[in-house]
Amino acid sequence: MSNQNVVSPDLIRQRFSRAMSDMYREEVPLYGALMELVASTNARVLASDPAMASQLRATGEIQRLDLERHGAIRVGTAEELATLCRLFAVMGMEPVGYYDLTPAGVPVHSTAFRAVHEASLQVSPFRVFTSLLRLELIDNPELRAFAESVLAKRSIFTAKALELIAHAEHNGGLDEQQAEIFVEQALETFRWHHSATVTAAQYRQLSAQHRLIADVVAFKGPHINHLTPRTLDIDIVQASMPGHGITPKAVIEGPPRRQCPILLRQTSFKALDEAIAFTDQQQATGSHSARFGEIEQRGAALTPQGRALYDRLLNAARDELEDFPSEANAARYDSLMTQHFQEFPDAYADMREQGLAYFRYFVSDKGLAAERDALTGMTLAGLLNAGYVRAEPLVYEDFLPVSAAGIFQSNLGDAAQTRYDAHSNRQAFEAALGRSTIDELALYAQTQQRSIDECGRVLNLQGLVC
Ligand code: OOG
Ligand code: NI
Repeated sequence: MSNQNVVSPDLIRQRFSRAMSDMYREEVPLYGALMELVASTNARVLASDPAMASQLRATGEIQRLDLERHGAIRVGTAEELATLCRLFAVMGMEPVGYYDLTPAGVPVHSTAFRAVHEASLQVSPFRVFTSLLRLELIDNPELRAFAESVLAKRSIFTAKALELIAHAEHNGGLDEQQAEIFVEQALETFRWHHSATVTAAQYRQLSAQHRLIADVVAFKGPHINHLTPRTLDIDIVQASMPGHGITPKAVIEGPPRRQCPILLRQTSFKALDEAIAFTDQQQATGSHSARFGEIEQRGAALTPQGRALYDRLLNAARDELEDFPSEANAARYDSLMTQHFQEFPDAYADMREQGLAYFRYFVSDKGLAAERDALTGMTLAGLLNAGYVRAEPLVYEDFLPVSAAGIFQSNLGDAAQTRYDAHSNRQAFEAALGRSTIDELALYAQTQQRSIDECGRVLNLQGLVC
């Protein structure tokens, strides 16, 4: 196959993201209602906030907003995770970040598959939060052996998908027709199945150990459990949900509401109870809740210092609450968060000067018109102050472990508040994955530096640094 016939992995990802959205809309009708609510809220916010609209135009985010989704799946074995990693690679998605969820009582560790370069993210920011069950945390040895044997029997990829993954690896990609078949076949891995792989009694046993274990082990594959659109104002969507027949969780995860949004705010609504048939039943008389809805609002990516400040303030608010945030303490949690986060500067200029967030730099019209000689010797700060260069925050493309734990918990129910003494085990995760995970902070730093280099190129200034 000659290289010019290869379809760009970014375009395969864009198509796959659309196909996934269509499948999920058919499977979960509430998803359609949520998408409409988010689209109308975004349109309203853009119309009423010209500053935000112009910022999103400058960064190009406005073009990707309607496409933007993240999904989540959970797998049971190292082999499943490693093959998923290869499947996502065909679509230009790499494992970014390591999230340990065991401190919050969820027996998994995770990564997010996503595109890593800003140009690729612009074509499709589709991401998949992917968790690997930590079977070693099942304390009953018989149940653990049983779970392992059930998982060993299943095959979550179609033969054709496996063939096309290998083909892409050996030939540097897929041609048009192969890409089309790949999207169709890859989708099968994430489909919901109404029939379980275990008996009703076995399901109850797995579920009694942890509902998440039943969700992974008792099914034919890693069904996509939510697909999340990005909103520009999560508080408006949260408040309008009940009017649309959707009940959100009690608290919004992540930072409190601010003028200048940072990181990620998320809310979800309860999982659906769905009919399933166990292997000892003719009809679907059992039920399982796996799929739920979620929305998110994304803000500025933080530097290591910014992230340390965020973590400190979040922990301080949670320590003072002395409990998991819930329906009962939601108002107090909100006010504690607002109170503690007073300490986090809420103007982009301050965040930039204090090195708390990452930015993308652009040459302004004034900069383009300026005499190049007049700029000689200027620093980035000088160019910014003089208006030759503008800075816009880089959007946070990743996830937050405390928030993710809150999302898991709200969908697993309170019964799932198990305590694990396990240690975070990135090495074991990466051994299962078959490669290392990418440090997300390095990616933001690279994108920021590339934008500075580009300003230097346009303005004919060498060696500009942040
Ligand atoms: C994943 C939950 C985490 C998020 O957005 O933080 C998540 C899961 O329930 O499998 O999706
Ligand atoms: Ni999510």
